Amino acid sequence: MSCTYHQQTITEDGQLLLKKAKTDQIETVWDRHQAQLPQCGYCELGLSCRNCVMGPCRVDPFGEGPQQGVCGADADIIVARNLCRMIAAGAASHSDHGRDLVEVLANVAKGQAPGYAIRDLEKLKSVAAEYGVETQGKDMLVIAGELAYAMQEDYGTRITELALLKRAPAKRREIWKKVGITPRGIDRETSETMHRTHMGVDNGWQSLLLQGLRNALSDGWGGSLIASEVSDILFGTPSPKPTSVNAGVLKKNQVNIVVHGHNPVVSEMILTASQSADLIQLAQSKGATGINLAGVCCTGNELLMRHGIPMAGNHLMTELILSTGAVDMMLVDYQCIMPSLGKTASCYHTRMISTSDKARFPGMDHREFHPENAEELAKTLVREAIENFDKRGKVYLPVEPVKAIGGFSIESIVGALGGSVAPLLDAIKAGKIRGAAGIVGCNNPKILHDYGHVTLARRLIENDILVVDTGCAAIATAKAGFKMPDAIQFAGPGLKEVCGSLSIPPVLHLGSCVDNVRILMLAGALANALNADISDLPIAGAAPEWYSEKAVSIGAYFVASGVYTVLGPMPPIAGSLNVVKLLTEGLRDVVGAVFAVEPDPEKSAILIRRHIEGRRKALGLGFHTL
Ligand code: SF4
Ligand code: MSK
Repeated sequence: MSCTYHQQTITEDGQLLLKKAKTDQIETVWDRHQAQLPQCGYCELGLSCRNCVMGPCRVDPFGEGPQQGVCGADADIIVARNLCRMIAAGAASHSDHGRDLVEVLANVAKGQAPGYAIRDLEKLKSVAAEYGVETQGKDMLVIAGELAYAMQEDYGTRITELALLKRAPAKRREIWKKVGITPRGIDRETSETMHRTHMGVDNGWQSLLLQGLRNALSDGWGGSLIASEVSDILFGTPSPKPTSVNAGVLKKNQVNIVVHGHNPVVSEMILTASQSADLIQLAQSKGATGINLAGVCCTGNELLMRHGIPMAGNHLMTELILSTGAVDMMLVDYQCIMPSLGKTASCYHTRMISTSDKARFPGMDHREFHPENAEELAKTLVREAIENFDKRGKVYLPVEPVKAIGGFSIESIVGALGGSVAPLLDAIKAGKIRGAAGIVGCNNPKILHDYGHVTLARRLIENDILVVDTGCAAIATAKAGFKMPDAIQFAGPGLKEVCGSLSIPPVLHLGSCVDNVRILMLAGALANALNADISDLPIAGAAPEWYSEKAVSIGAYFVASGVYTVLGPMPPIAGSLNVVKLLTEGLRDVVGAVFAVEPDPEKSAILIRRHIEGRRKALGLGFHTL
């Protein structure tokens, strides 16, 4: 590969481990990306279609070759269909994750999930009330069972709109109704998108894209929201806790177990097992000083948020973490787990375990977790990880971990503000905080690793814009040191004053990918307090390094909820100017927000600042001219 390590990642651990991987002849995601170049131009523009076997088809962007597929679909139809299918896949992934949690909740209610429990009774009751479940004088497990049933109804078709839409500001719900994109059943919207994008169904690119937005809303105000809320009910609502990040969180002298994926159903059980006295004793009897549990990607974020469990890395670091030779076992559930990991691990002593009935990977032992067996299986697997400790070869841990604070749920933010969002609004009105931005999403080998997240966050906080982040973005900014209270040194004077008085960092970790809904809820609460719509607020979203279909769904539900959203990598839509124009301009008149695409985070920071100042001006607040 021609580029050097600093052209691949800005992180010190990443650069050193890339060098180590090269020495060990480990192939990485960057090597495979290089091998794919040049990538298919038709696909990059969204102009290829394989929705049926009269195709595959492609439309020539230069107007010289075919302008229609075999069925007659033109560029607008093909691009819109492809984008909608990305949204459907993303929404399905989040929502199915939510369904798994609801099933655990239902099993807890039936007493068939040993080791799981209701950890946030208050939230159980408040969410149950939102679903119309009577809670007064009722046993906790009865409420849990009835809530699980009501949530399962949200997935189906017997309702006209999702229960938790009531949380959205009235003005926003009115817009959805007027445009006809109020999401009905969670599964229904994904199913309808797949139907509409079948050959010979919906061939209106505008109506297709509106269905895409409705599908995304079924994720943001449905599946992801259920996933986030039920995780809080089962495992506790996060509150600020110290943690640490980067490859240095792995320990030379301890049994290192790494969890990877998204659903806390497995990782929470592994955590409990890794803390049991008999297993710690067993580890010590094997010469280790203890058991060290760490995370990567979002299942790691779930543990970090609730327990301060350290994070070894984000998406592009997952192979490199294995190349430390220090991981005794990695357990994966689903989403964002590269199928290459089994091969990488085979070069070291690492045991790789897949745990979900719906996710298999080459080179991994499949040990399926279900609510009934999770507690026991977790103990067995931690024991097996301990047995693997003395099989380690040489270990390479070249960096010290960076300290961070995680665990900012809406409840804990409101708590820190004294019980309401009013002080935050006052700070925004006074111009001490100009606005807020959510930085979300992944890493992508097309973008210098972590550069997009870190640069954008730095530019925003130095301009007094509060940053909240999730997913792999949140780990990037933590590694850069932005998640400690002393990071206010990087903030503008107003943000520095506000965060300093609350002893919070200027970049707040709000959780995993499904926890992007926490950002929505914060935006909704601010809009409600102002009696305004979300689109009126001086806020924005950004996904500077996104790669996944889930990120497309997140971006679409942000925009459909009224949040101006800047993407780093271009989605595959440039083959249709109509689609590009609708998403970047036309939606302003439809849902009050649009997408922008800007790969350079320095420039996207300017776009976001300009948008925020524009909203401040419209609200009659003090504004800067940019
Ligand atoms: Fe080609 Fe139309 Fe079939 Fe797509 S749906 S593969 S454009 S014939
Ligand atoms: S893990 S979806 S790479 S944020 Fe949620 Fe990271 Fe993106 Fe996966």
